[in-house]
Amino acid sequence: MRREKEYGLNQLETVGIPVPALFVILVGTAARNWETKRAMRNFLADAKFLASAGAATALFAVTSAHADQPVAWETTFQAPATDMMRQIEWFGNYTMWFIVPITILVLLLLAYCIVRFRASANPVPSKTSHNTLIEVIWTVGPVVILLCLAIPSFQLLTAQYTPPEEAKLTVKATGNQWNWDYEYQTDNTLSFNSAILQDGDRAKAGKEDRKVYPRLLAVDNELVVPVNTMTRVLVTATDVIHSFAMPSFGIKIDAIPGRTNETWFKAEKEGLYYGQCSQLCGKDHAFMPIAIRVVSDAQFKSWLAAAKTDLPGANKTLMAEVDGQNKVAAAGN
Ligand SMILES: [Cu+2]
Repeated sequence: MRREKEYGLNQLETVGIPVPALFVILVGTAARNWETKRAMRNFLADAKFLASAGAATALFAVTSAHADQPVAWETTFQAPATDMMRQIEWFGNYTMWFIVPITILVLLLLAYCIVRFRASANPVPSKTSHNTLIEVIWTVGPVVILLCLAIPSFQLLTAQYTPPEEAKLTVKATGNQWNWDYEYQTDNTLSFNSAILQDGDRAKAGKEDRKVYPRLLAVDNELVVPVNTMTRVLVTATDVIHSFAMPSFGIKIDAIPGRTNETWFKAEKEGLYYGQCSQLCGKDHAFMPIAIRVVSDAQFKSWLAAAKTDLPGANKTLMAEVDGQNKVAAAGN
């Protein structure tokens, strides 16, 4: 009793110790949560683009038909192109079912305490310092919540490191300051460099359409892979640590000099996908994009055969074929 008096403990303070810290974390998390972001995005999008909504939708539909890349005001994930990314997206949304109610609960609890136990309304504070029931609840509750998050999280992590089948294609990606080298480990090894597309080179490369080949994401030579094919990616670096990341595929793995990391993907949709180096690697870190073109098996085979002798020619032929398909598809819509 003496100690309680000395330290002036009351209900609010007892409850209050963990609450401010939780409050800061949870409000921060809530600001980033899916629901809030979606609402914000919708609101901003409505306000800004109401007049051109129809045009924007049509544009988005055309763009998304053959490319996956960030879109204006996007705050959620890019559309998944692999089953792994779909699982990651599910887990992200699942987590929100815990974050949002907890945030609301803590916020309401805090507001209630501030109002109900303010000095003027509650001049004589309670001297309670322990309450077994409350302590059990606030210990067991978080444990249960953490278990609900940990189990699917570990399952997802295990799935990411367990390819479901043997890889049919192996590609090595080597990060350099500030571009990527790709090497196909096929019968006749094919290797080439992939660097950011300079604006001055657009016309020559036939990549003037900035919707398909956006600034800062488009590259000179894309990594070409066949659709629905288990692809193993070996990732390393020559100078500093880089990171090979492709959001639509749900992969991100560090490229470390002297070490080979491995990841895999199985792209389900043909298209042109964009990622970026995701490890601060020097002054041009922001200018070493990753572009992966997913094509049909037949297209891949003929590209690979041609690329061994004439990479620019093979790329041009493939682009003409793919762009032709997309034009037909867009006209059909
Ligand atoms: Cu880098």
